[in-house]
Amino acid sequence: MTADERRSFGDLQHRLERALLTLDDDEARCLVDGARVGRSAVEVIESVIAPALDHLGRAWEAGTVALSQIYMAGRLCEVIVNAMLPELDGARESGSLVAMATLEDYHLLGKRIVLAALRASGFPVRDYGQGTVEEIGNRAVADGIGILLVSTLMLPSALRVKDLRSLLSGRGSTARLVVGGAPFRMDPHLGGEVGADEVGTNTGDAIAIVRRLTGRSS
Ligand code: B12
Repeated sequence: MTADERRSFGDLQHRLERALLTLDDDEARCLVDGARVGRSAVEVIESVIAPALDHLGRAWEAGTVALSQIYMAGRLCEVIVNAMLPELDGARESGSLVAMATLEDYHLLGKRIVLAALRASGFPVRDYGQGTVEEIGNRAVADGIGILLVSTLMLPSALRVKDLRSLLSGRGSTARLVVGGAPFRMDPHLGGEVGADEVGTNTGDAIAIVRRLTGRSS
C-alpha cells in the first residue's frame, strides 16, 4: 500500500467511524461504496471497516463510546459486509477437510470474512457456524477434518481453545488448529499457550496458512 493510499484509507476510516457513531447508515454505505471503486471487497473490509470497528472497540474500552454505539456500529457493519460478500453456499464445500467455526462467541463478522476470502481464493471450507467446544470438536472428529480454523473475539472463548485441543487429541484427531481474532492479536503468546498450531491476524494470513498446510496454491 502506498503512503497516499494509507492516508486515504485513514481518512475514510475516520469518516466511517463518525457515520457509525451517529447511526448515519446512508453515509456509512456511501463511504464504503466509494472505497470499493477499483478494490476488492476483502481489501476494503480489511483496510477500512475492520480497523474502524477495532478503533471503536478501543474507544469503548477507554470509556469514550457507549456499548449501545458499539452494538449499533457492529450491526450496521454486519449488514454492509454481508451485502459486499458473495452468498455463503456451503453445498460445494461439504466434502472438504478444512472447516471454520466461531467458538463460544457471538462475534461472527471475522469468521464471515475469513471464510469468504478462503473460498474466493479457491479453498473449499466447511462452515461450522458458531458452537461450543463439544459441538465443534465432535463434528470435526466425525468429519475427519485436517485443518480447523477457529475465530474468537472474547478472551474467555480464546482460552477454551485449550479444551478444544484436548478434545481433539483425546479422540485421536490430528487436525491442525488455526486460530485468530482480537485476543490473539492482543497477546502474541496466547496461541501457543492454548495449544494452537497456527495464529493468523487477518484474511491474508488465513489464506497463507491454509495454502502452506494443504500444500496447494488454491
Ligand atoms: C462489533 C463488536 C461487537 C458486536 C458483534 C457483532 C457481530 N455480529 O459480530 C456486539 C455489539 C454484538 C458485541 C458484543 C459484545 N462484545 Co464486542 N466487540 C466488537 C468490536 C468493536 C469489533 C469486532 C468486529 O466485528 N471486528 C471486525 C472484524 C472483521 O474483525 P475480527 O473479528 O477481529 O476478524 C478479523 C481478524 O481478527 C481475523 N480473524 C478473525 N477470526 C479469525 C480466525 C482465523 C483462523 C484467522 C486466521 C483470522 C481471523 O480476520 C478478520 C478480518 O481481518 C470488538 C473490538 C475489537 N477490537 O475487535 C469488540 C470486542 C471483541 N467485544 C468485547 C466485548 C467484551 C463484548 C461483550 C461482552 C460486551 C457486553 N458487555 O455485552 C459482548 C459479548 C458478545 C458475545 N457473547 O460474543 C471485547 C472483548 C474483550 C475481551 N478481552 O474478551 C472487545 C475486544 C472490545 C474491547 N476492546 O473490550 N461486540
